[in-house]
Amino acid sequence: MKTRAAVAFGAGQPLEVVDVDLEGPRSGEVLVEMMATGICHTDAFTLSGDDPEGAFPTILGHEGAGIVREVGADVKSLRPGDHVIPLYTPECRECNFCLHPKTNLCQAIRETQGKGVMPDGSSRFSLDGKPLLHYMGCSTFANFSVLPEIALAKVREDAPFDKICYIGCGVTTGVGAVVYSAKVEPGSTVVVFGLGGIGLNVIQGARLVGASKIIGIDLNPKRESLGRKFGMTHFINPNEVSNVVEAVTDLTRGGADYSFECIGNVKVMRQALECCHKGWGECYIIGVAGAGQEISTRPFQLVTGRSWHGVAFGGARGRTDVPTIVDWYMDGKINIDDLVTHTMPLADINKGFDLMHAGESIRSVVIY
Ligand code: NAD
Ligand code: DAO
Ligand code: ZN
Ligand code: ZN
Repeated sequence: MKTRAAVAFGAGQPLEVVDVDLEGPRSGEVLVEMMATGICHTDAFTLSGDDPEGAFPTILGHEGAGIVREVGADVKSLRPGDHVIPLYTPECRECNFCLHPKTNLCQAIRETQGKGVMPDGSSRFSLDGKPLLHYMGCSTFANFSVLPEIALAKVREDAPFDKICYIGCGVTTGVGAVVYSAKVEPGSTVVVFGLGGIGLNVIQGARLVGASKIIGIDLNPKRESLGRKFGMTHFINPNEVSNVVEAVTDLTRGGADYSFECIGNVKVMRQALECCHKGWGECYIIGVAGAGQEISTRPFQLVTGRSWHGVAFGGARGRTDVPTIVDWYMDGKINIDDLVTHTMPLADINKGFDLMHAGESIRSVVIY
């Protein structure tokens, strides 16, 4: 079949919206009609050419929501008509990672996914007879895409696609880091570095679990009002204090119970560790730093009971946890509507990237 897609032909070039060829689903695969997709920083990172795993030509996008249109042989858990959210972190429920209680990093299809192909090593997308690569196993910047069954979470049918697509990455990454990874207890003090599409979701996760103090830190003063709307109780602008770590320890009587770095800046990752409380404070790294960068601190920070952790996709096991997060949205426990700041048709997808680079959007969503 043909499908309309925004193709990334090369690093640093705008996406080109064209009709491409799409083969039907093979064994264990599913054809999904995408109804909406968010545009995330990770798409921009790969498009920029800075992503060491990035390869072209490819169809980017990993934050979608859609409807199953066809299933390949041996697909047991999905059927046409099901509403689904693609998972760049799949959940096979069989590999040694899925069976281990401490991780969500299913490895069943990791190798082929990283190379931009389906688990059998081939691509379903092509243009003029030449293959186009898949991206993060999702390629949600195509109106139709083929995905492995284990990379699709089945969700309720009354949830709006243009909002729940954000659960495919940003919402789950932020809220999940609090709920599934850190397991923040009610009454805890929480510090969030970077109040963008991820950090604001960490804030609402902290509110959801009943944190007593939620301190947001951002260089952009415009992020303060949005942060407060999502549950932030205190705001620090690093440009307005002499020392960020001291500012946090003053507000928390010696340090935070939990901190989250949502920027990808290795210097801030150090601040995030060192503002944690001696003896028990836990720092979670969510931001992805540039290739080759390293973190540092005095080891005594760790000896004295602060700890550094990292988390991908909020520690969520997608097929199990994503439907629950959709329920939280539908029950009004989390707010997505105020984070989807812009919508556009696929033809205008490059405008979504421009808004992101200008710091004007939290989330732009393409509606098919
Ligand atoms: P964003 O650009 O929307 O937000 C970053 C915020 O940090 C901005 O508001 C910016 O003003 C602020 N900021 C920048 N430098 C700062 C500094 N020195 N001190 C304080 N604030 C500063 O980005 P985002 O979409 O929220 O993504 C954040 C990070 O999370 C990125 O690195 C992204 O790649 C990563 N990410 C990780 C995962 C994961 O699973 N671990 C998933 C998605 C995204
Ligand atoms: O198992 O090695 C692996 C893959 C982990 C992928 C985690 C990606 C998380 C950070 C990238 C940002 C996602 C949009
Ligand atoms: Zn993302
Ligand atoms: Zn697995």
